[in-house]
Amino acid sequence: MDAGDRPVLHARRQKQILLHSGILQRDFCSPLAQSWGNGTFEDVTQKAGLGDPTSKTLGIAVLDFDNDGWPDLLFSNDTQPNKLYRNNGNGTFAEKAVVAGIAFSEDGVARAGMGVDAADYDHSGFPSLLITNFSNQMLSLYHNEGKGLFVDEAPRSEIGRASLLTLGFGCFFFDYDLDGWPDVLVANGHIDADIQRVQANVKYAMPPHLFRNVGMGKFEEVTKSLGPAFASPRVGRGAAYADINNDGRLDLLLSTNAGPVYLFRNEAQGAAASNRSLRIKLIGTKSNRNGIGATIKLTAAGRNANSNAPQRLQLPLRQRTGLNLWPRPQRNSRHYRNSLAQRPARSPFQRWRRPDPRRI
Ligand SMILES: [Ca+2]
Ligand SMILES: [Ca+2]
Ligand SMILES: [Ca+2]
Repeated sequence: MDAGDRPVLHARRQKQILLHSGILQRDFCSPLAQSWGNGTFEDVTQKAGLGDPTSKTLGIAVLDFDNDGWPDLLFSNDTQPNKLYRNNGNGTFAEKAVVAGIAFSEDGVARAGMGVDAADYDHSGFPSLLITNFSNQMLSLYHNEGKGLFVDEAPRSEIGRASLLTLGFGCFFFDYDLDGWPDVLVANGHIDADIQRVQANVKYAMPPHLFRNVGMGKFEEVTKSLGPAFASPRVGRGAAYADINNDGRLDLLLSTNAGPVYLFRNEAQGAAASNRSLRIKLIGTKSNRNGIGATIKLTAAGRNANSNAPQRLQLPLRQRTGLNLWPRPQRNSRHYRNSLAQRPARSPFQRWRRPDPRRI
């Protein structure tokens, strides 16, 4: 289909995709709006095959789980089966969650899916999934086995054991120590202030989870090692990451229920202090403007990164030499010159008490 046909979700060559949470509509389906590039949108939810009214969607991830070049959608649903919509490449989607093994828990229960994110955490070449659930349900860590199949690795991992009693909301993969392995952050907090009266082991305020990826698909929780300010119990809800001071290290923001927002600056120490990162901003010219679906191959580290979520990519560099990028950027461009953000830092996550304008 050519550009004049204005296809829906031809993300490799089309305009914006706009998704909202199902909470915005009474029937709980998740509306999909097509941008026409002139400030107007068209509701194409039904035409795209996303008008399922049974979903109580609280989280959405965009991922290409089958590596066919077309971005697919994961909806994490509260007390309803999760939904995985495979992009048919013609503006429509086909629901595959039950076949893929991510609709339910291992014992066939629809859990309280909330936050969700996707990343290739074990360098298998396929994006896997992380979903937060209620207390006594543990996190979901759906490993992408390829061929459209996922297996929940949480019950056999530190991620599952450590999250059994916590109630997670916001979550994401991010490489906080720049070692090339995506780590996991989860904002925790219960919804019932009196929960401890009926469940002695479950608290209202909970520390966040930060699981360090140690390679080979394994994780270890390092929350306590990142300082008492970071590990303090809170009634967490939302979470986000960004490099707020442009030092190449990803910083954290946690929001709480009826409480303050916490901003933590990432100050690496030990081996992580010598790691660097390469930042790339993608700007489409003939393709979509944000580079959705583009793939950057960093041959020095021998790994791939998929840009279907952020326009700005940050890739870890454990070695400073022998770097080759594909596709090769234009060396005389302003964006190429500005893409290298490398500066050493000092210690672990620090609570951001007072912005220092000299560091920003
Ligand atoms: Ca796909
Ligand atoms: Ca890491
Ligand atoms: Ca930073």
